[in-house]
Amino acid sequence: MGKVNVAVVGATGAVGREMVKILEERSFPINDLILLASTKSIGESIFLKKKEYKIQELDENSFDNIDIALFSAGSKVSKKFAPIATKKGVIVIDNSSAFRMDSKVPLIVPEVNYQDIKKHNGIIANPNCSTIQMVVALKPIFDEVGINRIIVSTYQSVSGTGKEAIDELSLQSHQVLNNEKLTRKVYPHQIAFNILPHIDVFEDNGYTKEEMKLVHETNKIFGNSKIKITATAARVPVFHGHSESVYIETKKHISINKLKKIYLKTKGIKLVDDIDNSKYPLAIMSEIYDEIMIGRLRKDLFEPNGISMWIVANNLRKGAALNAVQIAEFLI
Ligand code: NAP
Ligand code: 3JM
Repeated sequence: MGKVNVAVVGATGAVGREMVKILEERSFPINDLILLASTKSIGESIFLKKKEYKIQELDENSFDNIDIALFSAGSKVSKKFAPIATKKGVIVIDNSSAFRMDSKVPLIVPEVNYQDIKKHNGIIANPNCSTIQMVVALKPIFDEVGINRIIVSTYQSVSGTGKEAIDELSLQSHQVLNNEKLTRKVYPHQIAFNILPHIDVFEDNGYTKEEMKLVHETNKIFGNSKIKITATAARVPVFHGHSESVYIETKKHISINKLKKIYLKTKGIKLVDDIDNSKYPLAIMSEIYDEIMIGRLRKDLFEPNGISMWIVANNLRKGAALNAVQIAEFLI
């Protein structure tokens, strides 16, 4: 492929806007760019390289002459429109959970399993933001010594829920600080000055769907591995950047020093681990760095093959839009 015709579905959303920005930042070879959203956004424009792009309403004819479509408008939209697009020969890179566990759909994080991209049948799935940052951090360990067990707790920012949730945290923070009556639309409880151990819907096993995404997606990305994974996903009153506390048990022993050396030379990872100077990854650093940031690396006190770490990444960029654009770059 030379220059390509690209459609962004959900271009007015938190992820979609980031996609458009990243296409520009990385000089993606675009011939024609179509920005699609719902009827609500008709009349809006987005500027790219100082050129105005009018938002168009998504419909069955949106994909005529398109080569690659980046979807981030939720799974309902993906389930309806991705098959319409692929029938027209479009390659869809989908950010929703709609097709991630479909055995015919590769689930890709380029740093981990780019070689699976070529197995696609028209749709390539982008993993959940929490999965992406965890598998990038664990890939070097998985390759070096193998992993038996992962226990992960996430501290996810509100931008992962979308633009309405960003507004909700902002408004509620103002309301709490000014002793005003609280308004609530997006989350089941107040999110300002609070933590919610509840992301996405609860499943019959007591875990949330977000927690089960970490279990199933991680094993699929690591080649249908059988890692025993336990996840707890929490929403925290942070605007940008997801943080994760991750404990792993490896198959073979690896020292923290060796692991640090490996991380220092791994592309896409930034080691921020200098406790003597209070240096460790912070959510706010994800607004500066695109790398997956890793710190607080330490050995378990009781289990010789146990390692704990703290992982932070930008959920809208590497956790969603940047990963999708990187997949598109592999395609072309
Ligand atoms: P958002 O800020 O709420 O934006 C939603 C976008 O979808 C908007 O552009 C919206 O258009 C559009 N949309 C909604 N319903 C539509 C319809 N019926 N037809 C056409 N467009 C429609 O949400 P977001 O945070 O950007 O997330 C969007 C989706 O991306 C999520 O639902 C999720 O599936 C996926 N996502 C994935 C990750 C990941 O981990 N990889 C992370 C975050 C999100 P209007 O502005 O016109 O309403
Ligand atoms: C991140 O369609 C929806 O309900 C979207 C829910 C959603 C998802 C999802 O399940 O696709 C919101 C935010 C994700 C995700 O990446 O899994």
